[in-house]
Amino acid sequence: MEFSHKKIEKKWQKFWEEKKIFKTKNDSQKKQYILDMFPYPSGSGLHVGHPKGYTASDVLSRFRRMQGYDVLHPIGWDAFGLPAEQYALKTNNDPTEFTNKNIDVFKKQIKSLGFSYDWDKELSTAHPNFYKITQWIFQQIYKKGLASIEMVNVNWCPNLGTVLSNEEVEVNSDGLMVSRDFGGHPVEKKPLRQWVLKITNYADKLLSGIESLDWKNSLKDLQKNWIGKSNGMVIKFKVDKLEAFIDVYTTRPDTIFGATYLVLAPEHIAVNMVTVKEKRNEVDKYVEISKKKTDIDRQDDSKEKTGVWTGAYAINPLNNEKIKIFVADYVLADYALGAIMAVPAHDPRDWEFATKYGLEKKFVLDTKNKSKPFVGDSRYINSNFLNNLNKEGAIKKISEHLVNNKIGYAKINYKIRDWVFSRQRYYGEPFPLYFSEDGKDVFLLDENELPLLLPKLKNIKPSGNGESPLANSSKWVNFEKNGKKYKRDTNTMPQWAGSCWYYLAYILAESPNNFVDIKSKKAKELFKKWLPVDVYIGGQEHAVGHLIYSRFWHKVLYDIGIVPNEEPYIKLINQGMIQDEKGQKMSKSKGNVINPDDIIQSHGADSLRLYIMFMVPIESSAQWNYKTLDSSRNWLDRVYRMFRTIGVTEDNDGIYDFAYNQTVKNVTNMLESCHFNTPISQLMQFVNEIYKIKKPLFKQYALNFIKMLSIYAPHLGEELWEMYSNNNESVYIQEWPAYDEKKLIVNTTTVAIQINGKLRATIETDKGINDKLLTELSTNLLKQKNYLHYDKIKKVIIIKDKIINFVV
Ligand code: ANZ
Repeated sequence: MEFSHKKIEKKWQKFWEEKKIFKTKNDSQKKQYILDMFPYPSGSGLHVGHPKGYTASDVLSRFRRMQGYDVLHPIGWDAFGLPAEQYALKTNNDPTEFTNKNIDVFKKQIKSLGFSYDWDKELSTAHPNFYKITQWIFQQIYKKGLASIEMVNVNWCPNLGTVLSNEEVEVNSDGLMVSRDFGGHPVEKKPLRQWVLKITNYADKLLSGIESLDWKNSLKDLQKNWIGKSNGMVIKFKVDKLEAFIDVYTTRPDTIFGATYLVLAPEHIAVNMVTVKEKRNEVDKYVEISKKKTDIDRQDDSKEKTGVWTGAYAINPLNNEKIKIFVADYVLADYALGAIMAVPAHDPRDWEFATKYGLEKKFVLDTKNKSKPFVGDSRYINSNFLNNLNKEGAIKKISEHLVNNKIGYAKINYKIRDWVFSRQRYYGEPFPLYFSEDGKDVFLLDENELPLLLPKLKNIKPSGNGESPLANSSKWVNFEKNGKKYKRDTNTMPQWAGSCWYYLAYILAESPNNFVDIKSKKAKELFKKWLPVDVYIGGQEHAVGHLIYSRFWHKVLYDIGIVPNEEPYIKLINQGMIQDEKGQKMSKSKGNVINPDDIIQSHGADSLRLYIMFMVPIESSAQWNYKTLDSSRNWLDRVYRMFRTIGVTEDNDGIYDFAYNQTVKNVTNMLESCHFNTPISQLMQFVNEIYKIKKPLFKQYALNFIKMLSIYAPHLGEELWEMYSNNNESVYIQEWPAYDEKKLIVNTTTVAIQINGKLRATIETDKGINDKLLTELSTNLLKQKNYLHYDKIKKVIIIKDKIINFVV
């Protein structure tokens, strides 16, 4: 006996939509904001990996609603982006139209999975009402002094005509930088005038905030390492024969007597100045080559270190020794000062370099084994006034010495870089400002001039010289105001911008893409109710980019009084991947993508949802397996058959009491702690029990079982609810089942309480209860019932676990 998924899925999806069953409510003190990382609506639609996170968040949302929480569970579109722009360029189309088409496909697919989103909250980051607020937030960031225009070394991709973020660049098999995902075009470093957001000003807040979050430690560590706080010193080294100094950053000033050479990053501005004539060619060549490498590649310890001597020397300020100044790309330009003192005896990278170029390795911490760098703590040697100290003492003493002699000063350094925020692209948010004709002065647009609309352009080709496609429209760029000439910024914001605050936009949305004014009193009340996001589910690939950027914006919005709390996302779950049957990542190019539409056709959405949730714990990855998918469908049929053949009854003879209460208890507790696979096993065990006993199920238990089933298999859930509940309401406005702890005492027995052989009461007790306790409980009960208040007990006779008889 099977149910027809094709019939019931359409039927209930229509019912939910028409009745707005999942509309966000404002009825309760309790709330849950359950958020999915919203998708980029690419041209290829969903694959079966996408619904994994969405199904977990859906299960949780349905569970919370039934528990009486007001639930906010929205979805929208991260709509701006390079793929649509690239596609539009190739096909001479409008990226907006293309994106909207993709959104329609995604939406249809998502709806066919029966997710309980509140569609009134739908939004798109590319909608003018949305990016009006993105622009407004940018203005607030600017007003706080956190946005400025700077010359920065960026990843420039000539073929795409745009700057790419580090995440959008990779190294190909020849060791060259190329664009990731967008055709593998060559990428090089190039200085450009860019908007830069000063996320480094928030480094400490971003770091300390991590502690309060319910994220797994590995993810917290990723963020901590990204921020990368270190306490060190800046030390000044004089350049020999020149009236110039090079500042280096070090976390080990205590090793200064072991510094045997100095390194400048190829991009360091002193490279030109110090390089001697005879070395210029060689150095220039080296600098040119290193431009084509990514920072990740340059830091890769498995790659051989390279460098060139500049022909110049620096003077070690502690012992006045002359040491060579090298240019080497293992020193990064934009980390700390882009210059180091190298201590090969105690730093593995310097050791490797010194070995290759035959440079001295001078041990300043004593160690027996001098055939490799020593990074531990021990006694100082060869270090003048530091000799015989330990590491802690030496760092303290040298630091004081450097400061007192004005050779150095303490500095906290962060790995995190300020955020280059301009893109030379068309399809993004225009900057809400304009420049004076000479480009020197910046003016913000008035608030009532927002949004600054992205103009429709026929030609969205990059200009080729680093300017964005918007530069092609001089009509848009240049304008006059009060007789003066101005021009707009031709860059647009990066795709990260919209996702920095979209979780706030859902709260503000009254209907799709219509938002309450973010500065209003009403917005404050809404934020107070809904923030922070209680559970955020999405891919691990956003561990640093999106999650750091949006935490940064949130903290700025907190500081200007827009949001009431400091952190946006309290609990975070990274769903694992679903690989193909061979364990490979699914991708369009490999042709191994499993399309959820096909599975919905063949097995039904409920089977797919159940299977995805059941296969492994949410955070683990797993291989797709059609057999297990079949089993999921079979189990749903088994449940349906159970209702149709074994049936339900109005009377409770207690036979299912234990199994039922245990199921409710376990399922509830497991969902409370965001375990999504184990509750399914519990439901399966319960069904096994019913098939074993083969007696109709007490109706109240049956209905509550349907409620639990329905969060995983919502269509079948509603169908069964309709068949057995005799009400016309959705199962989702019912209350989540409670359980009776008393029914969970496993070894209980009913003892007859007699007075002079006559039955007066019964009592449920643990089996094997001791005589004293049984006598006490029984006399209490008899006294309560007024049987024993005046009589004297002469004798108590007990037949273990069965009878207690008072002879009076
Ligand atoms: C001397 C020294 C001796 C160092 C020693 C380490 C060990 P963290 O902790 O990551 O901040 N460094 C500084 N600037 C650099 C750059 N732009 N590119 C590559 N390396 C750089 O690391 C700080 C250490 O990394 C600094 O301390 C410096 O090497 C190196 F036994 O200075 B050290």
